[in-house]
Amino acid sequence: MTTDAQRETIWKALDSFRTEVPSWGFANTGTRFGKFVQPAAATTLEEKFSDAGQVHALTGAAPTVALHVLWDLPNGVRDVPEVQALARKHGVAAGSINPNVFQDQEYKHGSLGNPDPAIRARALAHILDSVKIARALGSRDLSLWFADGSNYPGTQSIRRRIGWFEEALQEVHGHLGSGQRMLVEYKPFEPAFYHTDIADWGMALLLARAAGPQAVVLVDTGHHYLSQNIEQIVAWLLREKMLGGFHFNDRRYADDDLTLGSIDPYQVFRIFHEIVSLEREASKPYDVAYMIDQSHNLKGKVEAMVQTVCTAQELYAKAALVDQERLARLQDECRLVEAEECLRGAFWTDVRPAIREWRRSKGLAQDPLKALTESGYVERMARERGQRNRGAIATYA
Ligand code: PSV
Ligand code: MN
Repeated sequence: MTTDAQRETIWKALDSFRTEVPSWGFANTGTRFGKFVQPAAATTLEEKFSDAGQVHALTGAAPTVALHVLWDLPNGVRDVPEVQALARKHGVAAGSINPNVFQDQEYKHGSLGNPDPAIRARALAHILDSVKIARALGSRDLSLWFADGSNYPGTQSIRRRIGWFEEALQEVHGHLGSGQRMLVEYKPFEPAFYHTDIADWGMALLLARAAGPQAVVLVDTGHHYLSQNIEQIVAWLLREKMLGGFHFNDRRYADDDLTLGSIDPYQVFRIFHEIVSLEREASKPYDVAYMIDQSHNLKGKVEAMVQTVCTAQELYAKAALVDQERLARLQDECRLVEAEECLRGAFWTDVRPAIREWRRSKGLAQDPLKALTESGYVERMARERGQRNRGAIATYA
């Protein structure tokens, strides 16, 4: 049970909490071993917007959808009017724009880090097109992830590639509109297994700094070595005013793309706690883009996305409950067990009844997952999209 004061804190936290969903989280995905096609999965951009619209209608907390340029806008800026029409129709706006410089054959040895200047130029041109798309859609964030790297020692010059990245990111930065941001994502390995050009937060931070003042770092929670202290990275990035956003997901081993909080909800809570504690200290919200980056291979996609948004709300609400002043006092006095219990107490508080009430007050379903089941949306989509998806199974088999 929560007290009235806690309930008020939770409601206030939820009023401001928003998270973006990824268009690719609604499409059929798999592992390198195979793809299990789902009858209700989205294949067209309209279907992805429709699914994202459902998630937002049910949760009230996911008003934007991240777009991956080659997957969603294959004709580049010419697809912008269609995106705008779909956004109007389904009640969700276009969010971050993700260029794709990893899937084409040319990028076998890298994109901006490729030793071939013509391929670097090609990747740069695609990213600049993506900036144009973002500007036309009114999207603030250009979200950059590079698969660049190498598989064997000595096969590439790590140092020269840093220079090529720096040069290109500076050029991209020069094309950003005044309100736009460039998010630089890092990942320690996969697909490259010896060196990845932007492997950790330090490399992302230095490249973002070199690019210009509108460049910041994106933390994908799945992109760390096992047992790495992610909230410490978050604390440093906050201090340096370089935390731009998150790609949320959970993992057990590597970049597993599991549902947020399914393996380690305490980790996500601790990340939120770092942000909330800074916000309380500064008495103003910290501008960070919360985004989900998950592709569910086995779980139903819309169901898993609703579950994720609800989990994010719960963990954010718990972090809002930490008594920051008391915690700071206990820390200063090195009252270790009490300090830890102060943090843990918030984590273990059942915020769900207060969240249900908040939802009711907003005219939302108290239990979004149950409401999704009762709406019959997924079954309807399975009927409408099933034949096409079954065709995909046939093609795949
Ligand atoms: C790469 O693993 C990543 O996290 C990047 O953010 C990509 O844009 C996304 O997944 C989809 O492949
Ligand atoms: Mn990511």
